[in-house]
Amino acid sequence: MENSNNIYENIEDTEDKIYYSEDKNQNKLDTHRTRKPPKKSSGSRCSRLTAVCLVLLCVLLLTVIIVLWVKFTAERDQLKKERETLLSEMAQGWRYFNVSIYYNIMDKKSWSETRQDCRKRGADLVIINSREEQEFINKTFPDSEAWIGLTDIDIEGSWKWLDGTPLSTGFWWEGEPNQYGGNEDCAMTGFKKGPKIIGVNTWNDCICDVPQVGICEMILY
Ligand code: 2F8
Ligand code: CA
Repeated sequence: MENSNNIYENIEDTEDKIYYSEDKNQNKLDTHRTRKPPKKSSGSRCSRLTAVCLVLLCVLLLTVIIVLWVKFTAERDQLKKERETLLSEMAQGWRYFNVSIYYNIMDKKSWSETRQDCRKRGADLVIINSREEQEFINKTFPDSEAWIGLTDIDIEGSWKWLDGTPLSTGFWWEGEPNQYGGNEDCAMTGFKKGPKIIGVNTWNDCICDVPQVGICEMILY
């Protein structure tokens, strides 16, 4: 019995020694660790990240401001140029309506030749898209009949504007177009050799070779 007690005491002694030895090793490890430089706190890492983000944001904002400024300057210069062109064209007899300017070619020529004169000026014979535009044309150029950019030269009776669009609303003088004499394929406005009081309907179809003045249109936008 006494022997068995001794055995137990020996076992406990041995365990105590093992635990003591582990504690010593742990202490050594801990001592070793405390010699390393102290770790940075998460707060300082966060503030450094915030600073980097702020710098990046500033660079981005500066880039956006520079790009916008360059764009703005280019657009402002373009507008200045357009304004100067417009003013000089107005002084030369061009008239402004909506988004176009209009010019009355005063030399009397055939429909094709008048068209060429318009194109030389960077324009074309006028295309009339609305009643307001027709009223503007009648009011602004009231003195004579004038070629407009409308023809049925390809298919008789199928009137088309120079941009290829078919005529939807026409402002024909009463009884026109009548293909008078069988060869009237070009349209004019300002036709007033009739019994009626002049209103908005002043178009007539006419022989394309007849010399007439013409109205050019330059679309600005
Ligand atoms: O000059 C051509 C022109 O002649 C007449 O008007 C003056 C015709 N009008 C009538 O016949 C009613 C136009 O249709 C014709 O284009
Ligand atoms: Ca006619």
